[in-house]
Amino acid sequence: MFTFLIIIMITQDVHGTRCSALNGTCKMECLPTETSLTGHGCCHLKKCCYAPCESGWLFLPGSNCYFFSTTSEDWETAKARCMYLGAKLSEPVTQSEIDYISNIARSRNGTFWLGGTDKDNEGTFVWTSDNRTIGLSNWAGGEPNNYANREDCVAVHAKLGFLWNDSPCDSRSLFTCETKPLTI
Ligand SMILES: *[C@@H]1O[C@H](CO)[C@@H](O)[C@H](O)[C@H]1NC(C)=O
Ligand SMILES: *[C@@H]1O[C@H](CO)[C@@H](O)[C@H](O)[C@H]1NC(C)=O
Ligand SMILES: *[C@@H]1O[C@H](CO)[C@@H](O)[C@H](O)[C@H]1NC(C)=O
Ligand SMILES: [Ca+2]
Ligand SMILES: [Ca+2]
Repeated sequence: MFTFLIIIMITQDVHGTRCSALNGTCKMECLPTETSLTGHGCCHLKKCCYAPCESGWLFLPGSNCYFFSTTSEDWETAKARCMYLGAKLSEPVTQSEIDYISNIARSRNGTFWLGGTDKDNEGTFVWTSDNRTIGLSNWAGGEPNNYANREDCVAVHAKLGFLWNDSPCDSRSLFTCETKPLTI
């Protein structure tokens, strides 16, 4: 019984209920400026805990924080909206990131813009944040097809099994942004 209580106390001491709920990381001592953290973090027994992502963003452990919009925009506007949020259109490069985004698109039954495009060099798809060539991909069958010679922007497409399509950049879709998680 005594041991049991100690274990509970240690668990509580290290993380605290609120801190565990944030899925964040904790450090042992609060700086004086950190004693009244709210929202994004909290203090528990003088230990500072931080959520890895801003409120409203989803955390994929080992990867990124992800935002999924509820409004539709053309691709350039979506890119600007992500930049305004201090982020970029999502650029999933691992299978787990690709699957994570597809699964959320499926759960929301929506088509979401990604950060991929071939607008500068037809047929060569790059991630727009730094022009690196898209390696691992998740194209739907027959895609990318540059349909009607006007499809240059990559979306996770609801009508194509939440696989990737090259779509017209001026069409309006939901969009997903990514940013690095907070680390301390
Ligand atoms: C923390 O992780 C749990 C289990 O993975 C998840 O259900 C919960 O939504 C997460 N909380 C936040 C704030 O991300
Ligand atoms: C998904 O959305 C489409 C229209 O965009 C609709 O026709 C379809 O019924 C929806 N599917 C589900 C499972 O809600
Ligand atoms: C990517 O390449 C295009 C065309 O060469 C150029 O206009 C653009 O500035 C480049 N973007 C980045 C982030 O380097
Ligand atoms: Ca194209
Ligand atoms: Ca297409």
